[in-house]
Amino acid sequence: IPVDVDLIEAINELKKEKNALLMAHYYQDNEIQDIADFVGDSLALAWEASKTDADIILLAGVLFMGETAKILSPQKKVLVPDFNAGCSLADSCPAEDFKAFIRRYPDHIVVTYVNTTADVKALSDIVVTSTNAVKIINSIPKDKKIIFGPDRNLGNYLQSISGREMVIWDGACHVHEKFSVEKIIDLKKDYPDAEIIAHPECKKPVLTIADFIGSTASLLKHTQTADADQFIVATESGVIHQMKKASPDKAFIPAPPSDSTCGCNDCEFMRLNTLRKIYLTLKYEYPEVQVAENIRKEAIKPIEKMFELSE
Ligand code: CIZ
Repeated sequence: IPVDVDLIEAINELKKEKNALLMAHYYQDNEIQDIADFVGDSLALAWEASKTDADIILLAGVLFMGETAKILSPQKKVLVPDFNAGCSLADSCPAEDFKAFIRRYPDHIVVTYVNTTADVKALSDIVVTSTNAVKIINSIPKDKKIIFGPDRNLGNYLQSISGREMVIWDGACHVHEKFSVEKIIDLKKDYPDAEIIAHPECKKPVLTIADFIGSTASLLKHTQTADADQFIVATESGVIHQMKKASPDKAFIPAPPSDSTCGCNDCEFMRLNTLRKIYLTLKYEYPEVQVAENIRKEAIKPIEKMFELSE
């Protein structure tokens, strides 16, 4: 790329020329969120992508999000800026191992969090997000047994909220697992009026001290409606950008992980995406997300079931 290229201008021109839409996850760098046509959680991104008449969807997030968009929009070209942007949680649940796992519980309904590969979705009965998981688990008849995967922290949280016993896959998100309850308690001494808000992928001790628990979209909404004007935020710090934009007079303090000197917790996979890569991806229409049609046909069923149950 010539050094004098204005990347934002060049991206906007390519978007127009190619009838492309740039969708960014809440965990992207601020500058990417700021030029996106839509910012949201993984499911909202895939859903919005499926509703547009764009020919190309460039999904700035991690790979499973691109796959989810492709599952819902097979006729569109779905691009991601970097194939190395995987997801530790999705990768903690390889499809072959999950297949063997669910075979051990043949009479169970298989509920999976949206943070999985297309192959794992294809093995599932219902997909959930952290926004609709409680509602969907509660809608499953009491006499049905449940397998939940891949996040053990979200699974344990759902178990405690719903009172339903579940067989839980032992996976986790490395970003959410790292928050330190001791450091959050220390931070609270400096900000005694701050609410602690946490994502349900965090470990139990963090959730135990949280004033509010919810998905990225629910946390964002909560910060706009709650009386508090300071929040200690225990999820990937990218979402703080939208929190600040929506509530410029409130303060948002990233919860510290146990092993970091930067004071916040960013996902290195999410942060592989850059404006430069977005420009190149749009220009060369590469890398493109592909989902085999036999997998896509199976993977869309539990997503459609989720839409039906969360209405
Ligand atoms: O599914 C998503 O977008 C993630 C990673 C979290 C959330 O709570 O929205």
